[in-house]
Amino acid sequence: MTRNRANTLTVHPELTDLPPLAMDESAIDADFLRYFNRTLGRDKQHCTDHYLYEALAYAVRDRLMERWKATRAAYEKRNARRTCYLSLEFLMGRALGNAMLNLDITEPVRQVLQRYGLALEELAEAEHDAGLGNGGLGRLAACFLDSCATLQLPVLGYGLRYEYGMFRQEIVDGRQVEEPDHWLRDGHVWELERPEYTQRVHFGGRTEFYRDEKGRQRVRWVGTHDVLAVPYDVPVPGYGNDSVNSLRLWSATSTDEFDLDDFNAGDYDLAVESKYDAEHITMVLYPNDASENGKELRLRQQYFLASASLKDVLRRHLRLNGNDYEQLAGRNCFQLNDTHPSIAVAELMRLLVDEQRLDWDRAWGIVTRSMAYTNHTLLPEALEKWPVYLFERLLPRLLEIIYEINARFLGEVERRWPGDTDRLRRMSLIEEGETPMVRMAWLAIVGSFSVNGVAGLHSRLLTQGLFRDFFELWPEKFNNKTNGVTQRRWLAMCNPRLSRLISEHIGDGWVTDLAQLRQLETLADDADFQRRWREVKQANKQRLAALVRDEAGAVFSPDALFDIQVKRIHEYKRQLLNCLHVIHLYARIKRGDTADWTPRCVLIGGKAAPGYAMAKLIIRLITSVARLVNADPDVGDRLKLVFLPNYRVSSMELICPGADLSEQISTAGKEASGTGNMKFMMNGAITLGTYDGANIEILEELGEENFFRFGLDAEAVAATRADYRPQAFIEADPDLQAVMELLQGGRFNPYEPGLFDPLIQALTSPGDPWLTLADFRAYVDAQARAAAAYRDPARWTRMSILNTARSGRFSTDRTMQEYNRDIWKLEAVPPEAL
Ligand code: T68
Repeated sequence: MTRNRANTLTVHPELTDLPPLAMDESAIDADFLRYFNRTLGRDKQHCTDHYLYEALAYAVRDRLMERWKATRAAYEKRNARRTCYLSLEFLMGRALGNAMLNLDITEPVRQVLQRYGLALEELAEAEHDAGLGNGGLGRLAACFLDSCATLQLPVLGYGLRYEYGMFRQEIVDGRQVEEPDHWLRDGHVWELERPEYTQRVHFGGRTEFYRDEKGRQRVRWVGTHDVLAVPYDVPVPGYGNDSVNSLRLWSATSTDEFDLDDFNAGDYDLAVESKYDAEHITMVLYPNDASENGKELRLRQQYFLASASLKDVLRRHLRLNGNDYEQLAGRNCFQLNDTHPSIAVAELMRLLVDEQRLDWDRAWGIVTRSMAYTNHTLLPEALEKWPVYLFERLLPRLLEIIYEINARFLGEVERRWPGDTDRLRRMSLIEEGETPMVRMAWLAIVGSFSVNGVAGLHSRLLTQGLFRDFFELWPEKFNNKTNGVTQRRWLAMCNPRLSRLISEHIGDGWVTDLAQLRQLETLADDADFQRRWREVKQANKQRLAALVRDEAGAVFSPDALFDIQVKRIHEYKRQLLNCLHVIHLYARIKRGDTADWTPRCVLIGGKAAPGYAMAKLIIRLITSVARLVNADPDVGDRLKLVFLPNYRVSSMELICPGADLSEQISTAGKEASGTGNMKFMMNGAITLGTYDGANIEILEELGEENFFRFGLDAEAVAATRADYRPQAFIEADPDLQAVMELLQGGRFNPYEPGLFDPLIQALTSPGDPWLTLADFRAYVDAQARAAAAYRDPARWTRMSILNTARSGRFSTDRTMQEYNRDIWKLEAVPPEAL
């Protein structure tokens, strides 16, 4: 028995012919009550927030459902060209507030709930974040989908339905503790299982030659252990346009075939074991944000996503276009979100050559006209490589195909640079050595017609460094697409007060055309507008202070400067530098150097990869410094430091509206882009940052006077590294000396001597790649400039308004238009009439 129920019936037309649902209060009310009482079967005694949330979510979902079908129908009817966005991560966060915003029913829903004494915000809190991603890369995918739906572009997300998303972070005795995130436990309202589109994915086995009917030699992959991929679709609503796109998430399950040999041999356990193995594939998201851990299960996940998605596309292609493969590249583009799904290059070759029996060159033409690759990092440790032996065991046929791609590719290199063996060795898809490895980034570049970085500097550094050889061979493939964020979630939804104030003055066109925020510039010095801008910020700071109180048990005074750094914990992002500054402020307070003091609340949040000891130690330092500083009566309200546990999408929705200062302080040349920087800017926080990633473009929009820039740029970083002597920076700077003395003297670890030695060692080592101490002085000075600016409310508010006003370029609407113009070339397709 299989679960494949692909046979479709022709149904009586009236069966699908329903009048559209009304969007007014009474219609929503009726549906809400019906779901609560009848579908969920709840009553007065069992009236938890969760059930109320579910009833409401179903009522909202119904209104998405009809638009979803109308959008699908329009894409089918037009047989529209589309892009499949392949990503191991989609960090969607909560769906309810976003769906209501896009359907424009937030107010009627609020009214309905009020009839029963219920607060919308409280019910919305009952929704679990869909945390199917680590950080920027996964959230970027979610923002892309949002913008594509709003632009009515036929873009389909393909990902994995992890049973467990990003771990929940608890802080116990100052340490990170990871708890599983069983986000599906209470059910998931927003997904629709589609068993009829189940696919079969092969693993293991071996390959053999055979002759087809025409006597041609072919290869088949036999003796495989198969796993079923069952799709679950999640709706992705556009803003006010009746479009709803799809995110298709694959869940792994076993074929219902027991291994008969094992079974007959009486080994029932062994027969059942393969069932468990299958289901493990989509059990858990790997929580590493900046390095590959080389685990076999991760490679299984990658191939599972690539194979199931490509088979799904071929299935649809056969249905709509028959076996006319010339049209495949014309109708489909595959955007690879980093190298994680790049095995798709080889898998599409396998499907076309082995299964559809195209000849190699024709298949390769289709692959290289349909694949495009986005790189997200310059860190060498994040570049994916897989041992050849692992491929041999897990994906033997794919390894053969990679070898063949490589042989032909190296032939091309040899023709272009005859005799340049060094270049051949560098560019080979196979890294030689004791353990030969497959270089996934090289596979992605060779198989794609477009390769892009995610900010101007990053894209330039790629072509000059990491990808230089490939740039010399194919300069036309390389391009930049600066990241963005969706202003629907990251301003309209998360900051209703500021949205209202903005729309009152310039209308609400900015929700779909963020460049319109420029019109706020003329109000930047308007005293009355400034006053109202400050009132909004103040209210948002109160909301954030409540979050800090509830989740960290600390008191933030909304009058202080809210200085915030939230992102994954990583040495290159330099939370340590932030922490050194707090220690410096503490030292100043202790020595009475507090003239013209700006009270400051420092908030740091983010998860450390569970195996990343240094990152975990940085968290311990932050919590240790916080404990001392916050309890010291000499400090009082001058300074607070809080580590916020379990930073996630839904906490950022409260954090960025309440921020004054946005810390973007990575070592220059290391942060590919950053997107948190854009969310803060949009919400009127001012950036204190290095000349790195998209900070550079933010600064270009703002001018130096509206941005606190500091530190070495990428060129200076490279030059400094050659002869770096941290000790010289310490000797030259009494403030840094004082900080290092507190650290080395064990002030923050009185009961655990030596605890922070690894951090001290890293900071003071000439080999420190992050040059933290080299940037210390410039950082402290920039912080002092920020503090002084904050004491001048008119000046600060002007800067804040200009930050929002000039954030238009950082909408993913702009990013998606650029991808579409240069890479995808899709036509916008409105849905069928409802
Ligand atoms: C981030 N990368 C970049 N990676 O660090 C950030 N990596 O500069 C950029 O703005 C963002 O991507 C979007 O382009 C990541 O978030 C990961 O999360 C990751 C996950 C698994 C393996 C490697």
